Amino acid sequence: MLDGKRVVHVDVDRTRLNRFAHVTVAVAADAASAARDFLRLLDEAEIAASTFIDRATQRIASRIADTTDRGTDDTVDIHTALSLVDRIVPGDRVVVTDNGRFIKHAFVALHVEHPSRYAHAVNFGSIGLGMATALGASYAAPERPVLLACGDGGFAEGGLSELVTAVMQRRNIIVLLLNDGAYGAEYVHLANRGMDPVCTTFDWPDFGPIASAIGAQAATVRNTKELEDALEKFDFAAGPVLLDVRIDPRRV
Ligand SMILES: Cc1ncc(C[n+]2csc(CCOP(=O)(O)OP(=O)(O)O)c2C)c(N)n1
Repeated sequence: MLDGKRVVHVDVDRTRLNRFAHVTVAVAADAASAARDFLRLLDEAEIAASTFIDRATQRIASRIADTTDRGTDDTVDIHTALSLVDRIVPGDRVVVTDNGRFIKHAFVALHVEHPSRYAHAVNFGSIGLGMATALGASYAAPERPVLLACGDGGFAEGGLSELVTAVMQRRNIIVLLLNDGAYGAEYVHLANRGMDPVCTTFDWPDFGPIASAIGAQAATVRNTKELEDALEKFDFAAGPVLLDVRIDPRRV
């Protein structure tokens, strides 16, 4: 990552400077005051801001603008699923995301009324922490529903056991399970290299009926109509909900 780059490493701990990579400039300082000084010096030198942020914003905007529905009779389009859920789940919610390729879509599609109502469960890069984080968020803000966006891989790693807790503790947690039957993040790497992605796919047990059996409200949806019907039927103020949305891994 750093090859051929000029790197400025700012760190409060000077023993870490130059430890992991040889950097161009090492600055022993805290990030906030170093950033303020950088800005002041750039301003003094009359160096205008680059267009880096504009380009990034444009890229994201063009992704949001692409609203082509790639759903089929038995799979739901991921954007359609996210935007319907965004619209119908009560707006005073807290949003939590697990990790997986779906987050690129979830991050731009799911809204909160204030940044403090978003709980990031991806700091560690691990999948499978979303449901536990959603439980924590639900205790931190018991008056609000918590909307968790989760992949099937992440949900299988701990989500189901924590759903039991959510049922027993009557937490208002809405699990949006974006179920492409695969470790989608890996699926796409193999598929893009022309390799057979079958080893990244799973024939999971049916999560919807399992969630119903343990006492959650649950539905499995395979097309937009089923999704709309399910969203209408749920009582978001009456304990946990599991919405198992079937997605074609090739259409994400
Ligand atoms: C504990 C853990 N195991 C494996 C990984 C590697 N990994 C990152 S994303 C991912 C796939 C997650 O699949 P899923 O939850 O279904 O979401 P999708 O990528 O399909 O959207 C995996 C296995 C990880 N980050 N953490």
